[in-house]
Amino acid sequence: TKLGIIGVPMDLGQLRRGVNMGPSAIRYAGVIERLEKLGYIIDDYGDVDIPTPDRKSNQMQDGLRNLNEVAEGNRRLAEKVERIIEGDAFPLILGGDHSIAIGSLAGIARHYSNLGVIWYDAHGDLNTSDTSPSGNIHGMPLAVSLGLGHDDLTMIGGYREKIKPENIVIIGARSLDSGEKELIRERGIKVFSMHEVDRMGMTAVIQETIQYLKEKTDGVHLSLDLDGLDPNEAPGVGTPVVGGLSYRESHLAMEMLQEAGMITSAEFVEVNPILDEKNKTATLAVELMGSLFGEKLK
Ligand code: DIR
Ligand code: MN
Ligand code: MN
Ligand code: MN
Repeated sequence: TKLGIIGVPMDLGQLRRGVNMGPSAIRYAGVIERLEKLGYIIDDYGDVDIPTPDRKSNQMQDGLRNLNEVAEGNRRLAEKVERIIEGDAFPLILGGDHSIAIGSLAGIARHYSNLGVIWYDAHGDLNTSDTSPSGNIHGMPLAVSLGLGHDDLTMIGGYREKIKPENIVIIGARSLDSGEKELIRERGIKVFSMHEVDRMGMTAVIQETIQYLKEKTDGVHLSLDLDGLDPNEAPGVGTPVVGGLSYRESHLAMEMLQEAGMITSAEFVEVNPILDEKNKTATLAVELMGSLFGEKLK
């Protein structure tokens, strides 16, 4: 298999500078060498060019911070991701804040009629400008991909609804805003919060996830926000939330997804080396990729 790796140095979807250096930190942690060792052919597409705002003033436009720049960066990402898929490679996207999932999904969804998404995150990322407590677009990409929010974001790729609510599984949630909870109820989105992970165990959570998505989807994108893990494991993130998924649960999840053979694209986001401890979080991201891409077997 060919892997198409692309970095997205985006930090405009939230307020902590430094997450734009996530792709460098992940590369420095040895992502390419690690995956090459597993026998993959790596096409490195470099980093997407992200526009710089006139001043880094984080201006609000229609209740959305840095809307124009985030939208333009995501348009560019969507095009590159499309090109990776058209070259018959598996897109592996390195963030960058989670707003980049807007472009990833816009590029990927064109090539599937029933794309599934696994959202591994402390947060739901289901806000719109109406429900967001922050105006930060990194808290909105899943809503945008459902077709909710500003046209400049939802219309990237040329049409609105990239994914259906019944094709989404959120794992690790423990910080949901009230508008997000309402949307989850209203659309019947499947959520395995920390409560379910604790009660059922990760094995059952992933088994149910696989069962839930397997027949009805023709591809599954894994969107892994490092803040889904506990801050003790992943300190280098902008919005840490205590009580998160463990190192071992996360490796188990990646290994089970590898065994199921159902993941067709992936992104690892929110690695912020400025907030990190000796590149621990980027290293963790690379280790998780090792499990996702089959280290256990090879
Ligand atoms: C919060 C935080 N729900 C917001 N979201 C984060 O600003 O919308 N997402 N940190 O990863
Ligand atoms: Mn195409
Ligand atoms: Mn997120
Ligand atoms: Mn998050």
